Amino acid sequence: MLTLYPDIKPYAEHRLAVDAPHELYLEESGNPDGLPVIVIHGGPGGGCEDYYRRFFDAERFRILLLDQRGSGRSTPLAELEGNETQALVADLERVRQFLGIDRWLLFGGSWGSTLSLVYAETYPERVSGLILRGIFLCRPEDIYWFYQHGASRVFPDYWRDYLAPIPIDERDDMVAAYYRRLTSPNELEQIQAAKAWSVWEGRCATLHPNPRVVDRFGHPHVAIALARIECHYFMNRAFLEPDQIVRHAGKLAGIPGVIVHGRYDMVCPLDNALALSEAWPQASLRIIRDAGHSSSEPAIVDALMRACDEVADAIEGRAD
Ligand code: STX
Repeated sequence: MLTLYPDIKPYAEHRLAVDAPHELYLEESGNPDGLPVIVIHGGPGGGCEDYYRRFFDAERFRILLLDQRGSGRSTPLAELEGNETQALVADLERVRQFLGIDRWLLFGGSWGSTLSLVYAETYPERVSGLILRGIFLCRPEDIYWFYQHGASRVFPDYWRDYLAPIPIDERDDMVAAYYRRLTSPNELEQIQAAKAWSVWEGRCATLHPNPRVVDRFGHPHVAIALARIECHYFMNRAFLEPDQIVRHAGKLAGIPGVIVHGRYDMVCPLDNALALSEAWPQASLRIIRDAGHSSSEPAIVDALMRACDEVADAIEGRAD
């Protein structure tokens, strides 16, 4: 099994002022003359982690990490104003033009797969390849599964802690109940709700319990951005038309693609990947038999690293 490349540092960091009040953090690492690949992080609101650089051969790739609006090192943290899917797609185009890149690879997991797909369906001529993990089509049934009923039956113990901040008479619509608290003027109420929301996701993200992942999701900086931005998107059906991604999948036909999905993904169940694969048959679907949702799952790391080199070989016209 392949394991992550050694840790590397960025050779350039940028702050891009997009629509006020948003300013985005962008960094470059690896080889400035390499194949450009941009990491599209999850959530929305999750921000990038340093280990995201380590999926890529630093001699082969120009590795780009971007914190989306309100996320990670972008400011203002957890800001909802002007934060919607179409704006994130437009930001990617601004970043591409700022860096002088003609076509790039998109590497995205979970919400990062959602945003990568929406971008690729909008600007297919700008995408040289797609490496996607833990597919999240963001359909109403996908949001219902994780935040209302479904995953609740697999993790009933963790579910209790997710229910706890919400009074019984509001539990028939958990996303709306959380939204009221996550946008409350009472900051104590906000952070308590944010931690419960975010920790629920962290606990369900890995096949085996992983305290490092749960700690990160419970960190106030991560929790407030992840919970507020996710909840805002899910209150608005992720700013997508019904079944938008699958209906527009014809646009992906000429793009080399790999879909990596853990069989025991409890955040984004495997039927997301199957539906995408049926609509985009040219992509190679890899069901990982012993993995959950997180990009840190060992068998997922292995599959993603192989996929990066395969797609790069295809782009560079190498047969083997
Ligand atoms: N959210 C799924 C998602 O995009 C429902 C996601 N899951 N975990 C993450 O994102 C981070 C690890 C990036 C926080």
